[in-house]
Formats: sequence, C-alpha cells, structure tokens
Amino acid sequence: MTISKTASGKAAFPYTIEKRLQIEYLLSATALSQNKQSDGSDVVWGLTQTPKTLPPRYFYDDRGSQLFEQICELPEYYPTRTEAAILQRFAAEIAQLTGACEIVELGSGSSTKTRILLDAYNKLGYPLRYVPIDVSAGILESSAKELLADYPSLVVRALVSTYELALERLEGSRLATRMICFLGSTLGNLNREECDLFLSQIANALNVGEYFLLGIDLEKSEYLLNAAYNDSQGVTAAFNLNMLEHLNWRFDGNFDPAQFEHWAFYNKSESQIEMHLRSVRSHTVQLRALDLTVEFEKGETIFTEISRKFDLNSMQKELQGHGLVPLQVWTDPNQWFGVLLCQMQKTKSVSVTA
Ligand code: AVJ
Repeated sequence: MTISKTASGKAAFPYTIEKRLQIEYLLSATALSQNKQSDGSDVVWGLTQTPKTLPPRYFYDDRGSQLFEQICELPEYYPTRTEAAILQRFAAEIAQLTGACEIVELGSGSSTKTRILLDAYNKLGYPLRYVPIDVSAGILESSAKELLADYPSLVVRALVSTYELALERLEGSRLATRMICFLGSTLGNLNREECDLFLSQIANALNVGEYFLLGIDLEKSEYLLNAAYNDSQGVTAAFNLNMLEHLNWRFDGNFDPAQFEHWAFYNKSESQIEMHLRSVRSHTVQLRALDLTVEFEKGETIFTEISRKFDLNSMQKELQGHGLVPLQVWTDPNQWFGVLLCQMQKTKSVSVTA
C-alpha cells in the first residue's frame, strides 16, 4: 500500500498494522544470558532460603497471564472492575489534565483498561502512542495487534521486558510527553524497600512535567480481602500452582503441582495479602537447568506473593517524597481502590540516605 506524506514530509496515516507495530524483546535468549535478573539466580536464592520464597513475576508465563485474566472476571475479585469503573468515569479528566502524551504501561497484560484511556485521548484528537511493557510475549503481541486493528491511528512500541530493564531502556528516548501507567495495584507486589526503589526508577524515567498514573488497592474488610484471594472456583489456586509449571518449563524442573496446595490470607498487621504454596507431603524436587535439588518437608511453604493494601494519604506522601506530585486522586464510592495522577515536579528532589 502507499503511505501518504504530509507537507512536513512525515508519513501520515493510515499505515498497515505492521508499520505501526514495533516489538523489542529484552528477554530473548541472548538478552537473557546478559541479564542477571532472568538467569534463575533469583529462583536459586529463593528456594534456598528459610522459609522458601519465589518472585511473583514467575506467575506470568502465557498460561499464568491467561489465568490472571480469568481472576479479573471473578465475582470475588473486585480490584479490576473497580479500577475500570474509576477510569471509565475520570479518563476524560485525566486526558484533559495531561494533554497529548505517550502512554507507557508497565505490566500491560491484555491492555483492557488501556482502551478506556486511549478512547479518552482519541476523543480529544490527541495522537495515540502506546508503549506496553510485559514479561509475557504472547499476551503482549496478541493484545497489541487487537489494539492496532481497533485504533487506526495508534502506534505501538511494545517491550517484552521486566519493569526494571524497561525503565532503564526508556529513560532517554521519548517521542512526546510521557505518562507512565502502573495500574491494577501491581505495586502491591513490592515490599516497602522495593517500592521505594521502584518509585525512584519511575522518577528517573520521567522528565520534569511528565506524568505517572498509579492504581492501588486500598485497605478494607478482612472478609472481602480473603474472599478475593480464595475464590470459590479455584482460579486463584490454579494461578498460584501454575508458577511451578512455569519453573518446570523454564528451568527443566520436575515440580508436581499435585504435591502442593494454595494458601492465601490477609495479614492485617502488615496490611497485605500473603500467598503461599504448601507442600502436602515431604518430597524432593529438581531444577536441572539450575543444578538445584530442593527438599520439602510435609507442610513446608513457598512464599509466592504479597499483595499490599494501601492508605491513600500515606501513598501521596510517599510519591511526593520522590518528586511525584499528586495532581488528582480518584476513588470509587466504597473507597476500595484508588487512582492517582502525579506530575514530576519542577526540580527533581535529591534523595539523601543517611
Ligand atoms: C496483579 C499483583 C495486582 O495482587 O491482586 C491476583 C495478583 N494474585 N490474585 C493482586 C493476584 C492473586 C494481583 N496483582
């Protein structure tokens, strides 16, 4: 097909989908060998700790991402639909506040909520530029293609990457004012220290005046929280157990998921859901690619995830401390979930560590 040119010589729309899509694989085989984060050293470390632990990002192989999509539809799992309703209601306001911008999304998954934002920017006639970042290549590719088919003027530059790598890679290059979106309360997976480091990385990847859109799950009744992570259909259990299959595949292992059970509860004093896998009997597991043999006692656990529940006021202070100034905070009538739009302040604050 021919591409029409504008007076400035720049190509104008429509482009074919291929021309509007660029995918970079920062987790390809070659990238992996240079990348300490993905060589399995974190798995070896976690499985040799007491108690044993595994990083939550190993939930998300292609099947894990599909199971997570299913979790989002569960009657007990309120966060996704609550956040979507907040975005639905306030996306126009978000677009008005930021003006035209390049939307960078960390942990984009199937990009369902992104459509709400894209629609709002589209309505104001802003150019649509989307940079989804996810560790799951399959879901990233298929959702990017669906978006391109539905938004004829959209340009997508997808990164198959962890957040850390992507934020490093992003730092300099930008096509427009940047808005980094971190939705779905994925921030809840990070402990206080990791959260602090992560927010510094966000601040670093932003120029003065650019934006950070954050969705966080809020503290609420223990009953609702426990139900959301112990659904009656057992999808969350399958999601938790799938991490073992993922490790088998990635590191040539022989985990038998039938030897483990899902265990999740709300730790009120820490304001966090904790998810574990509990070994139902004593047995041994091998991960050949990591040269690792792991012994499990009956009842022994692997800590697979924390999901922190936040307080809106403390979060605003924390963001502010990183130079990310909250411009506007939105929530739902029950105050179950919060969405914050922050702007990188005029002079980057220099963090002083004692
Ligand atoms: C994607 C991290 C936000 O913590 O609620 C859902 C993951 N784990 N059910 C969450 C999850 C179990 C989810 N996050």
